Amino acid sequence: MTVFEGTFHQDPATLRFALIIGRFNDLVTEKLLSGCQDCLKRHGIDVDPQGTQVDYFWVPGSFELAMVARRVALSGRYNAVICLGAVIRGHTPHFDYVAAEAAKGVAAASFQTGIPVVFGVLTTDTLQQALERAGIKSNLGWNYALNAIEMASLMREIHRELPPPTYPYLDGPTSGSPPSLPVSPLK
Ligand code: INI
Repeated sequence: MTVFEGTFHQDPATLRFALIIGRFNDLVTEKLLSGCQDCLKRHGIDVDPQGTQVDYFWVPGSFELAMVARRVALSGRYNAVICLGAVIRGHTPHFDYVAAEAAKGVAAASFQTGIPVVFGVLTTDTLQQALERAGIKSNLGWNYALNAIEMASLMREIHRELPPPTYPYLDGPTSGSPPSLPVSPLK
């Protein structure tokens, strides 16, 4: 049998990423973005917005990440999508709604499109905890970029090596021709 694993050294210069960033708590999300860009750059990826490898999409807050993630993933232009946000607990239940919907939405965007969508949303009790994870102690933006490279590379390998999905792989009609993939896999 075979072991499938993404690599960090073969594919990066040929991969394309969409980065979606929430403006809410931008003190934190800007730092996650810097960490993310640093990782991509050091893996040979051109992060210049004028370049061909990374596009940037700004949204109001974490709640909006998934909607844009789904849309850009469906474009077929990107090998992976990275969503960056920071949800910080306040004194109302708002945190729980935003955090839960962001997590569910990002998972759904990935699942529905077949494109890896990285959940780069910090959920913390305090701003201090968020900042510690966005550059003061470590920068999880770096890890999110690494996750995106690995998943993009792994999915490329899977598309290359495995036969296309056979029917039935989605919910749907139980007879007839196989449904087509929502997005043609990027090679
Ligand atoms: N958005 C965040 O990204 N982080 C938060 O902590 C947050 N809080 O706490 O309210 C937040 N709210 C905005 C939300 O994401 C939407 O932009 C807004 O509700 C409009 O849909």
